Amino acid sequence: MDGKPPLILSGGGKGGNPNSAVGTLEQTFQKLPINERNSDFVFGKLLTEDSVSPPTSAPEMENMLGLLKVHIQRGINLAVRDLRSSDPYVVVRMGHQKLKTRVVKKNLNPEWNEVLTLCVNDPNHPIKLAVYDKDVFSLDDKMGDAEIDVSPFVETARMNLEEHPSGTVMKRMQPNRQNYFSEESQIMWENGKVLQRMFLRLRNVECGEVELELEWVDVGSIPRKT
Ligand SMILES: [Ca+2]
Repeated sequence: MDGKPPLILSGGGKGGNPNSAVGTLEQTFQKLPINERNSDFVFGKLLTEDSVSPPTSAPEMENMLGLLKVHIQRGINLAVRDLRSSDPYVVVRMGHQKLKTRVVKKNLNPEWNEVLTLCVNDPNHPIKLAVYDKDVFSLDDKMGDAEIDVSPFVETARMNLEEHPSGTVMKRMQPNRQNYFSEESQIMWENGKVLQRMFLRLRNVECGEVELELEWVDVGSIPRKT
């Protein structure tokens, strides 16, 4: 670790503070007006289970293959958990990392449009996603869950795709009993980015889907403090 420049996790955009560490990201995030929270440079709440250690010593930063931006776009026909509606938010876990979106009140078709960024050091760790209904006077109710096997995406992202034209479909994945896709999901090479858009059908719930998009950030392109 010594002598290695630390990663700047929140740098670049508005509010980027080169001295930010993981522990301050949450506060930075909460100070931003809602419409700035979708910026590419803003993380959702980055909550590692062992909390406040600086990014360079967090286990997720060791042997990191790259960053996975999870654009949580919207929920579709989610389950009712209050009288007529719900106050849904999404929790995403991978390994020891846990992030969540804001709560959208009284809405079964919420538009979160938030980017949650995960460090990938083992592509065999799936993303575990769960939707909850925020409650004030009781524990939040479950509104279903899903899992994403990120290994095909990470594998594709680590290939050299530069020679392919923008808009090339690198891989198509059909819904089956193992995965949670509700329709075909494609891994795309688009404008220099590796992307995978998907609709996930939530399980352990009566209804509901979540639309999201994965985006790969190569470890070499992450800005470092100089
Ligand atoms: Ca509620």
